[in-house]
Amino acid sequence: MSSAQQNYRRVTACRICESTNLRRFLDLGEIPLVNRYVDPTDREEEETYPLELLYCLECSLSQLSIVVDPGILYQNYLYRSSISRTFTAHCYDIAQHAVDRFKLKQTDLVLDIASNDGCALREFGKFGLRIMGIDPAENLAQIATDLGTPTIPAFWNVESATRILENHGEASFINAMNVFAHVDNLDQFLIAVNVLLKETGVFVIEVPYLLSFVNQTEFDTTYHEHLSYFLVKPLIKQLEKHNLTVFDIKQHTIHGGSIRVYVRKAANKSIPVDSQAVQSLLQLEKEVGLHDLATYLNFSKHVMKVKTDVLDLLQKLNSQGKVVAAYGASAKGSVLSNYCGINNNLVRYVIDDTPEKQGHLTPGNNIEIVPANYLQTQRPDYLLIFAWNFAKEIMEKTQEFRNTGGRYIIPIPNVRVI
Ligand code: DWN
Repeated sequence: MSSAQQNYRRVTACRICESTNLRRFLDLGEIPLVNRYVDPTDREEEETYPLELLYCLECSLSQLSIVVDPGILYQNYLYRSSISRTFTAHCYDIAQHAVDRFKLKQTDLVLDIASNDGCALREFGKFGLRIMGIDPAENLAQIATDLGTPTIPAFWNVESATRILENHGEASFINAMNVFAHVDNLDQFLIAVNVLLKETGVFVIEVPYLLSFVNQTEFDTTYHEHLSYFLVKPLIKQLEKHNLTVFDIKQHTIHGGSIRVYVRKAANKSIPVDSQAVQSLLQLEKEVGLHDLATYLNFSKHVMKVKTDVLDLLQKLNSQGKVVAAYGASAKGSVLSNYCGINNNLVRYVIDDTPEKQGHLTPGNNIEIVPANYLQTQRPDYLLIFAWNFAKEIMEKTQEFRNTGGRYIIPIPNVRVI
């Protein structure tokens, strides 16, 4: 594998406050792009990229040290949100809460930015709302449109926002789940939101929460798609630059711990600000040391322990003649396995229910991705759950494996067998 300097730029200033006072606190080495699954019939030299996290001493944003060309990251994207029933149910709850709280009507336009295969939009559609998606992955936009959720194959920016405004009018509700952390130019993103959002509209950002990332050693959710790792403090700073006001924040357990940030235009005083919800998280971040560099410098120690513990366990089990497979050919699984040096000598294969991933090899360590019937045809003794954020759902759907003596390995926040 070779390092691909030509496909990325190095970060020299903070994306939010432009400070150059950035300190590296995590270095996972040279890691391949985690959603670039390998076609075994068309193998080519895989590229690796430095995977490091920097902490901004000015505004407390954590961010990758490089920005990979998004055209390379998202041109043909195999990740599908709707594979998980847990996530689909989460999206239904989000849609119901939005309709109830903001009295959304059937004439209201709901836009989902980075709408993937239409998973969240279909849940909003169940309430009879006008729905529209936008996603740069042409393969996903086509799947979503074919499933009845109209999706524009494009990146979210002022040009695409203007096109939607001209063709469909202003949006009453703009949903941005698992995309705001993926964006390099946050100013352009928010200028586009202001173009399309009604004066009385609501904009919601859902991102993984850095508090959970640090507290639960979720280092494997560091990958080249995730440019920013948010706390409430830098998020508010970025939004205020564009006259956008946070009026509520909810914590969710999804994806290892996320925050759902409710935003309105500053001029729209019709929606009161829940100061307690906002201030309590800002206070919590400060109290647990997330606004201090020292907390981050201590993080790598916990990462190293996960690496040594998972390797020791896999090597012990294999030396005992046990067969270990994995479940969830996830981005986080690719980071964990490449960082720890896990290959098919230690993990025989990876099960994934995403049809488009089956038959491919995982990036970098090239472990075969197979359907769930391998649990019967090539039954393992242990299942390492790479998609630990969905461990409950995966264990529920593999009851037969469990009932016939199969055991699970959960790697995060600490390696354990259940
Ligand atoms: O931000 C992102 C997050 C939301 O999703 C993306 N940039 C990348 C992606 O990260 P991930 O791949 O680590 O996400 P997941 O949702 O943890 O991946 C789960 C994987 O496990 C998928 O490949 C689907 C698979 N899966 C499965 O095969 N059967 C998951 C469940 C629940 C299942 O039952």
